[in-house]
Amino acid sequence: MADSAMTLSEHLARPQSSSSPTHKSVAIVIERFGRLAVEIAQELAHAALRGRLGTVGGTNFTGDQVKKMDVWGHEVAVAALRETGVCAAVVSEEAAEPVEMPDAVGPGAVVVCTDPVDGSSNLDVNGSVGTIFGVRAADGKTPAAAAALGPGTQQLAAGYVMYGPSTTLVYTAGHGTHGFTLDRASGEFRLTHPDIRIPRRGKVYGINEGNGHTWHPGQRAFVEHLKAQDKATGRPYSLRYSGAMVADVHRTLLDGGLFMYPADWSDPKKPKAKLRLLYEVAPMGMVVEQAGGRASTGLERALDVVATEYHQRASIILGSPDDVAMADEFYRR
Ligand code: FDP
Repeated sequence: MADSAMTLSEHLARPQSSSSPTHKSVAIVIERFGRLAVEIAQELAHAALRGRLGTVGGTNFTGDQVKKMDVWGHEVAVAALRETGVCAAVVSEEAAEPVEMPDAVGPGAVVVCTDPVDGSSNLDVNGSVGTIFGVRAADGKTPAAAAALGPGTQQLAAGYVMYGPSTTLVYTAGHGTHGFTLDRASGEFRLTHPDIRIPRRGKVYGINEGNGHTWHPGQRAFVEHLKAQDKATGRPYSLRYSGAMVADVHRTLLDGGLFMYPADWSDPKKPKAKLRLLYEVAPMGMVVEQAGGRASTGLERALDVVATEYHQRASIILGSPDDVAMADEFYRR
């Protein structure tokens, strides 16, 4: 990487970006996520030394075990977004109710949905985790967070940070998907992956196959198809699954193939998904679509799913466009 590579702040200030108040706010929020990521990366690197691993004891409002880093991540993310002065509300995985920020009003105000520390089961084993965010325009209503409800197509921007061997920030504001790597010496994110284009087809699928018995029949048949041997069509695909959505989506974005978290169809009248629509499925759907990929629930485009609740869940099949199209076909059979 050349030291001269564009920084995240320079990229966000490019002349081709719109100069409307809302777009300025989007740039402020993404830039703030960059600075927040430096702080989170530092804390993750020292979590075992600072007694920040493990659970706080107890579960959150949706029944998940809460890790100390989840709580810390939520607090620093909310404080950082409040500080921007342009964020009117935050929907965060760790708070049952959105956090309203009434000081941020005006034509450029935005609402941010975020999972500050995603993939937290990887925390205690020094595995990769991430931060995910989606940004929407605040529509001036009260409560401001209500602007987060609606389809994912309403997102102005989305992105994630992956805390792995290096810290990588990937974002889209609707003009392609761009990746930056943290230069730890200067604390700057520099452009290392401009205009990412996902391969049309891949050779890898990522899914928690232990849940196979609960899947929709189309999902089961599709995974069996990927595992069947057929040289002509490049099968079998290889399985890779890290257990952290950010790491699995990042690999899929760069190398192609699929990341899938389908719903549990044990009761076909009430399929139960795991991942959250507002701060996992919709942001990642936008990032992948902007890189030329596709994101589906198996039954519809993921970005068309309308959020009616802040912590709504949705299934996801995302990745290379030809691979996702093939998955959709299996669901239709
Ligand atoms: P986690 O439960 O560890 O926080 O929704 C969160 C998530 O991780 C995703 O990051 C990940 O893709 C998925 O859940 C992993 O779920 P499984 O452990 O059920 O495979």
